Amino acid sequence: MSDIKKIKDEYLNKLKNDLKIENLNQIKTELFGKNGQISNLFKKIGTLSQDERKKFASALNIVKEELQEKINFKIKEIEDKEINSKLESEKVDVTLPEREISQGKIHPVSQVIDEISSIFSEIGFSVEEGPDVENEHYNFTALNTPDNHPARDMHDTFYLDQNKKLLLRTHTSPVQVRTMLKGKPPFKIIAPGRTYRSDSDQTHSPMFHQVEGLHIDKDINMGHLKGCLNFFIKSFFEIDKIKMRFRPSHFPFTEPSAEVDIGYEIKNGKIVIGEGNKWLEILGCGMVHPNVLKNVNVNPNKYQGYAFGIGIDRLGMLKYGINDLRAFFETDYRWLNHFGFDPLDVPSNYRGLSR
Ligand code: 2NM
Repeated sequence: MSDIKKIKDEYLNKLKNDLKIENLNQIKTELFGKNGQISNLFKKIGTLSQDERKKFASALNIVKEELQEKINFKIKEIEDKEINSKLESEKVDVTLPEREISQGKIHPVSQVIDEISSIFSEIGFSVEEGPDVENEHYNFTALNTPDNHPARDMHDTFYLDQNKKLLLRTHTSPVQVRTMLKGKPPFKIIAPGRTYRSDSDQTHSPMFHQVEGLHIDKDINMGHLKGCLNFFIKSFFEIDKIKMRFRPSHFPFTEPSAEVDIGYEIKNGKIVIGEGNKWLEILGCGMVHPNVLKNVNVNPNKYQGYAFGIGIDRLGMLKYGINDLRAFFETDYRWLNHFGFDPLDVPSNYRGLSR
């Protein structure tokens, strides 16, 4: 009898302390486990006399239940406390202002490259790319521009080493060279990308963008060149008619060579492309020089074709009414937000590629 009371007093006392779940589980084991104090007292029942047995068992049961209840109450208390503190600390304050969302814009140069690629792909050109860091062979020598050629100085090249072997490409023609070297004719490609010349003023940036085109096959002539460029300019400026003229020029990699001007006029202070009596130079072109074809293992007696080079930045400025070239590359977020293109806005006359 006194055993039961001793256990009861001892544990009710313990349970008054500030306990953790682990302590309570420990107490449970001490009392009701296989070798627990209460469990052991239950085992004793069989050894008692008939008389004592009933009284002992009923007293033991009462204490057992009291202690169990107390322990379970304590466990519940701790669990409730945990849940409540979680609810308190993790609650969402729906009255807080929302986070600012800022959406990116497509840079006008990227937009124009996509438009140009889309237009040329309509007439069978595929897009090729190459490295910005080139060697002098792909940038000059293979393009019929030998060591002492004045065009090497004309290009104001950024050389990357003392021996003038490595450089930043001054045009994207080396991409055409690489493409012809690794494949077999016919070739019908454009190469858009970054190009570099040591030149910086109101209308020149040391880094600028070019797209060069190349079409080599068995019977390609200057008529094809004119048709191709005429289609491109009309598509790009979204006009039905274009005034266009070819002026004789010189490039080491083409013969004959020409520069192309398009007609324009100023109406109400705005430039209108396609008509008028003023001329605007927009690109250079010509029939690929036989020496270039030989340098890339193409037989010039079997194959010939045209090539052209267009400055992308100025074309974009013309089409989208941007008048300072340098703003293109200043990465001014406000400028980009104004002149950039919404990536999700697809106008009905959209000619860019899908992203
Ligand atoms: C131009 C003007 C004329 C040109 C030539 C070549 C190549 F690789 F086929 F020889 N690519 N691009 C070329 C021709 C570029 O830019 C004003």
